[in-house]
Amino acid sequence: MAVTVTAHPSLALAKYWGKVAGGANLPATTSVALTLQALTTCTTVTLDTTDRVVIDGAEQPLERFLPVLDRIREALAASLTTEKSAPRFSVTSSNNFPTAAGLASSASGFAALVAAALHAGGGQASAPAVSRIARVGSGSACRSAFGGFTRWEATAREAVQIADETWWPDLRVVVLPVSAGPKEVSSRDAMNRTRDTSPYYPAWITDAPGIAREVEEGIRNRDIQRLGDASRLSYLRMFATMLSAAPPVVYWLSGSVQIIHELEGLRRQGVPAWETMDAGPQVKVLTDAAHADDIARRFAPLTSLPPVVSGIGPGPAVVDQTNG
Ligand code: 2P0
Repeated sequence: MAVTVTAHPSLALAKYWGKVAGGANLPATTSVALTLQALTTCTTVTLDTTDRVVIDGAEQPLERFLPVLDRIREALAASLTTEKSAPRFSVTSSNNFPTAAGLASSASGFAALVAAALHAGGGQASAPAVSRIARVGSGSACRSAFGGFTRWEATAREAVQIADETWWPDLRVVVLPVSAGPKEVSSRDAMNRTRDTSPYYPAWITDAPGIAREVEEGIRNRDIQRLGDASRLSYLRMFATMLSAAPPVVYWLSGSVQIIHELEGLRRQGVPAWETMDAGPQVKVLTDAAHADDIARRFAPLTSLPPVVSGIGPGPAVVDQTNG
């Protein structure tokens, strides 16, 4: 059986940054996110005799994937009534955007992998089940198990959907890829370094719940100003903890900072445009349909790849299924 699934990255507007101790990949902060329709991971899983993972043509070390593949096997064993040997999975995945560059390829990647493997193994691939297992591979992947708008509560094992992808048809995200290269510090290492060394980390943890509530209210009321203002607070305070870590983590490039300043100027002229950033130099701009293409054109000279205008996308979807 070969199953092909598409999934989309989860862009946090209230950021997940920091884990609770214990190694189960549970978040110290509540994050609130949207699923990015225009960026897509496409993953095919085939039942096989050994585990194997190939991403964008490159064979991957299995270390990061085995905990997830083992959980999938456990879930399948629990749901199947007949006695079957534990399956192995051959995984082939590709992204239509740069991998490991701060565009949440691990979120869409693990969500697609888990959904495809559960389907291939004949199990239940409900969004909560995908969310719970994908989280083990990458925290943000638990949000990519759903389309639309999601919340991942601090210490929770899975995300929930706040509203589906039809909730806010006018909302757009303009993705500005400042650099296509992979990041030098993984988000996992950066997160742990921040928690262990930044004197501002406790303040971040105290402060984050109020921002997450404000972001969610912005979504519920389709209030782009409220959403944009709260999203900026979240990413800038997250970066304040990274910049104050020892050694500091500095993902920003000069192009990122230039875009931040120019957006400030655009807002002063009344353009609805608020940026957010993640563990990398890329800038993502929240705006509406009337302004998205103009923003993409304006910032294209500062990007390393063409800007991408995105609406809000669905959760993982099976696009092909064949009996091998
Ligand atoms: C987020 N990021 O909420 C935050 C904001 C980046 C900045 O989740 O260690 O790959 O695998 O759980 O989810 C990126 O980190 O980290 C991330 P792990 P993940 O989207």
